[in-house]
Amino acid sequence: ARNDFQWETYLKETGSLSAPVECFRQVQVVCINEFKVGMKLEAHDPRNMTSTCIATIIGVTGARLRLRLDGSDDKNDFWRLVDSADIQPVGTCEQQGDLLQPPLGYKMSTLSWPMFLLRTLDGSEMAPATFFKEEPPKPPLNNFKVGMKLEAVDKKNPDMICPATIGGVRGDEVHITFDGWSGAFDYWCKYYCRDIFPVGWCRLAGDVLQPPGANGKIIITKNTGKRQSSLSKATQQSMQSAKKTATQQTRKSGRAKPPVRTPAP
Ligand code: MLZ
Repeated sequence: ARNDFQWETYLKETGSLSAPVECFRQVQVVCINEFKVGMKLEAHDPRNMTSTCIATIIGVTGARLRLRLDGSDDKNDFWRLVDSADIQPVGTCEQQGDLLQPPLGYKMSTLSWPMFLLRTLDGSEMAPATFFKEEPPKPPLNNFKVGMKLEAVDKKNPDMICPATIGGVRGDEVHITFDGWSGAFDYWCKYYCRDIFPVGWCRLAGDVLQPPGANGKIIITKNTGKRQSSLSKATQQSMQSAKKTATQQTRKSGRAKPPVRTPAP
């Protein structure tokens, strides 16, 4: 796919400022990612944060790892930074006198877990302790301001990092709004959330930054004259059905109801 997005021109075009790096709970110099696909480590189960599980590295992207818990399916992969406090070398859990747990959604009987654990670790390559980096401290205060630009993980598509704007600030939380997506992917998070990054992060980390969405612009294709929407199929469908409902309600009550917004996948 074409991706010629440039922050410099975009900031100029939109007349906006980027959030200062000190606002973020991120390192100033991006960590080197030494991890390799196939290596194993310990990770907190994202669906059950109190349990520590064995995870396998499925992918490496910038300063992040794509992880899958051993004994889980391939539908619940998650991404962690190399300096995330959620990951640690194999053996850490035992050293602390804890037991490794089966992941939420473990497919087999819990009785089989001890044997599964032995088998999954047997002969596997474990990520060396030196690959793990210490998590940076929380900045003392929430210094984000409305309108500041940043890069943020799309929580609905957690493999993607996208251009975003601070849409609101409330106590120790910030509203992350994605440029060109009309609110469908927006979320509130703590100002020290590890999923938000300063402008330029992806380029420095060697990760992929998605271009902003097209904000529902309708493009008229020159040669066919056909209208082409840059919105996703799902968004178009939900807009269609919202329109239909509104028309039906107009027929019934004689007055249109505002259309319901359904988020795109
Ligand atoms: N499935 C979606 C991905 C959009 C990602 C948006 N990120 C803010 C779509 O193409 O509609």
